[in-house]
Amino acid sequence: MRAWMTPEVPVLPGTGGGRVLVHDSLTGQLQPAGPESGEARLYACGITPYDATHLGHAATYVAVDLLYRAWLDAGLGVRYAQNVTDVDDPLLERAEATGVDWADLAAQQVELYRGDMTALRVLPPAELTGVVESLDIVTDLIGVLRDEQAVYQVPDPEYPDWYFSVTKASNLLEGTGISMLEAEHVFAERGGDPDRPGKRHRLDCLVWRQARPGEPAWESWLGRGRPGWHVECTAISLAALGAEFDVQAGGRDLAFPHHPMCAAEARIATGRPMAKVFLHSGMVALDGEKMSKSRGNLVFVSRLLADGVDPMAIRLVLLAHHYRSDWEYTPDALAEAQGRLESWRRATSAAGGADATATLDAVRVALRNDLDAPAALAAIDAWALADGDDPAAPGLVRDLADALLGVAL
Ligand code: 5CA
Ligand code: ZN
Repeated sequence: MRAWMTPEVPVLPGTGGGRVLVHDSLTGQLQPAGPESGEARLYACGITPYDATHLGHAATYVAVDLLYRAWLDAGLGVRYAQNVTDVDDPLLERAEATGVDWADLAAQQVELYRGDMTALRVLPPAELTGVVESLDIVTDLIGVLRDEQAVYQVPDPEYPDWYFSVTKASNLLEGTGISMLEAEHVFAERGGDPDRPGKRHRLDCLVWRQARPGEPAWESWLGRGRPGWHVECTAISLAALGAEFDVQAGGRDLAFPHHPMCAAEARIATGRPMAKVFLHSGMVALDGEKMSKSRGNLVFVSRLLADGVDPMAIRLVLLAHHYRSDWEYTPDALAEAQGRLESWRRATSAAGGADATATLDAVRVALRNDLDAPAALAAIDAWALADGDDPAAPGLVRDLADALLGVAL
């Protein structure tokens, strides 16, 4: 499906020095992300299109956007793919509960998401790929897994659904730091079904669900049905990027079971790792609880925009927190971001300012060091407060804020 409009990215002087380092959640280490030269390959787990786009989603996609921009600035090309989970249980439940056609709900929410991402100047993926338009690649991948004896049908005469066999993977929990007991609990919380009779292992995940009455379903060699969640990202990412791409990104709620499950399927299908680095953003909360569709404690980007809030102020709210920290949204944070935006706009519309070459270096260093946006904001804050009459400085700061932080002044 269509992505959204690409914002212009100003070209900055030089490329700075050094690789882009990010915290890999699997190893817990800061690691170079992307190649030294050439093209970096990035996959971000996309939305399930209902209740989009809340500030938690936006924070995650802005974090990914910082990586994209840091790579461009370092002189790399970027191949970026993102999925849309446009058929899945929670989407169908919401459609049912609100009496809306599930496909209409998905289309309307994807459109809202496109508008929000455009307003926030998030660079779009080259491919935004829905599950519904990817059924062939998903069923082909399940076929490869079947050839490796890594999928099976539960012996349920009515609904012989297909499952991925986690015991085929070396160790699903490796690097996650969680016990099997915890894993089962989180798996159940995040769409898994540990108690389904006939499964060979409690963590085996659904890859193809046979049609239930009233549910959308498609003909395939697996029976008439629809894909499970994890296998969609495995199939879509491998088709768009190939095996062993550079970064798989998403919120920390995808650190288990979603990403390890995708990685396990990919390793069996290709014999290679899926992503080299896993980037996980922290969770945004409201009123003391993670912002989530199931809790309904959501602040929507589109609501703020409709209230007349400057999208660049929303972006600055998100950038004021390091992407790995968990934080809580408050209206005060928005007021603070609006103040910062005004201060930057004032300073960059002056005839001159303090020399900004060190500011460019500081912002580059901050972003290449695990996308440290708060440090980057501090560097620009300091420049905006300093006096000077360099006529080139305001333009340079305007360009660097836009190119590296996506903040158009
Ligand atoms: N479609 C799946 C991924 S394949 C999904 O998780 N969709 S989602 O709509 O629930 O979330 C979209 C993205 O936003 C995911 O990367 C998710 O990890 C992230 N996300 C969801 N809630 C929050 C939150 N409160 N704070 C930060 N990120 C969040
Ligand atoms: Zn995903």
